[in-house]
Amino acid sequence: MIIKKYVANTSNEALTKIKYDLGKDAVIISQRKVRQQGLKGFFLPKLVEITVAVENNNNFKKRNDEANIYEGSFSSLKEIAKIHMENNTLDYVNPENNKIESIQNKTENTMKDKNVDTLTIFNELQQMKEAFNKMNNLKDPLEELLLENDVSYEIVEEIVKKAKNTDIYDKDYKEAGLRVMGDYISVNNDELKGNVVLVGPTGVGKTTTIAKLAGRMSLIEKKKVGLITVDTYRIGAVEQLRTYAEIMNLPFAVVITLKEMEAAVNSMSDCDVVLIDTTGRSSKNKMQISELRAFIEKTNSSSINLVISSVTKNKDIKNIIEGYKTLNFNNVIITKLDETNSYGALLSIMKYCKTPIRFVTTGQNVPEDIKIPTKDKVLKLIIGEDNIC
Ligand SMILES: Nc1nc2c(ncn2[C@@H]2O[C@H](COP(=O)(O)OP(=O)(O)OP(=O)(O)O)[C@@H](O)[C@H]2O)c(=O)[nH]1
Ligand SMILES: [Mg+2]
Repeated sequence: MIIKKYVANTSNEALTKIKYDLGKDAVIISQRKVRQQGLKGFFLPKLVEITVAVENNNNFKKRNDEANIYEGSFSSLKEIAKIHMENNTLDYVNPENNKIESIQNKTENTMKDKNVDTLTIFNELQQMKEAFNKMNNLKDPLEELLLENDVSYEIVEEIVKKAKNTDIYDKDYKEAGLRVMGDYISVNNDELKGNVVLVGPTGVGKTTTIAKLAGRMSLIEKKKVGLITVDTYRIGAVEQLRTYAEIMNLPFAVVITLKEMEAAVNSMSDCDVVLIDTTGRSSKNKMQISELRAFIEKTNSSSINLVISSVTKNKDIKNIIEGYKTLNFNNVIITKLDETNSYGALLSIMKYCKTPIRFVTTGQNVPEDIKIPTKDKVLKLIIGEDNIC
């Protein structure tokens, strides 16, 4: 969240600057009249101070950088504008106002005083026009599309750069973008079998996803399903899965030690699928992650699934994934697609995981709200052309 104060002669002037710097999402927190600093402040009209807040926004930094490029240019124009501001005449730039003429006179005088000729002003206006055109051209349509859909700025830059290198970019920027993004996305729709482990941060939906999978496979596909839950420290956490196991009448084991894990896995060796739930761990806690790793090794699983929510902040996605890399997960399950309308996070997840999507989940209903999406569907979600729910 960025909080900024803008001081200007009028609210309009401040709002124009705010809109330019921060875009339309800036929220006004307060507005008040303030005196200019120093003794002369008592004799001059009061200024308007507006405080705004805006979600941390990459555009802001970029726009600021762009603006800085032009800082220092247009000195004559700035000089004239400054003098008008000091005299409080800029407020009167209104065709219905008689003061237009006085502004023209003042401008001419200023030009004379400052020794500025018309050609200099003309050249500066010309430069200004070019600068504005350049700034507008910087808004690449693919960049805008991806940013609108909450793809992180870092990834947007990467995709746009690659897309521009394709031969179809000029004809069809969207298609070029989709081709590039297609390399980041893969889906695993192999049959689920053997020991399947789910790991991931707290509350992302691991247990609910296991219940959905168990329900589908046992009730619909008529497979023999076993459930194991690792519960090393959170009292009560096992009850959720135990309840599902009882409803579906499935073999169920709670393991606390590594030995118990070995025994539980062996006892369910006749099952088609054994779904192994774990309690949420913070990816920052290396101790917890290495403890989890020891349990996973005892399962001999070749299907380790990182469960991550689609509403995870872009900034956190990379860190979470890095934190779980030591578990050697080989698939990702993306949950809570129903809780958002912009799916840029999917691209971040795919970029940093570098593993295929196994499932996506789209709600709290067990067992319905789970799907295997097609690659095309994932791409359409990312560019905002589809809504999975
Ligand atoms: N909207 C929505 N909610 C979901 C989805 N999947 C799970 N939930 C909800 O998210 C909450 C947490 O789900 P759990 O399955 O307990 O999450 P967990 O990862 O097992 O959590 P821990 O065991 O604490 O690590 C519950 O209220 C679920 O109903 C989903 O796809 N969409
Ligand atoms: Mg759980």
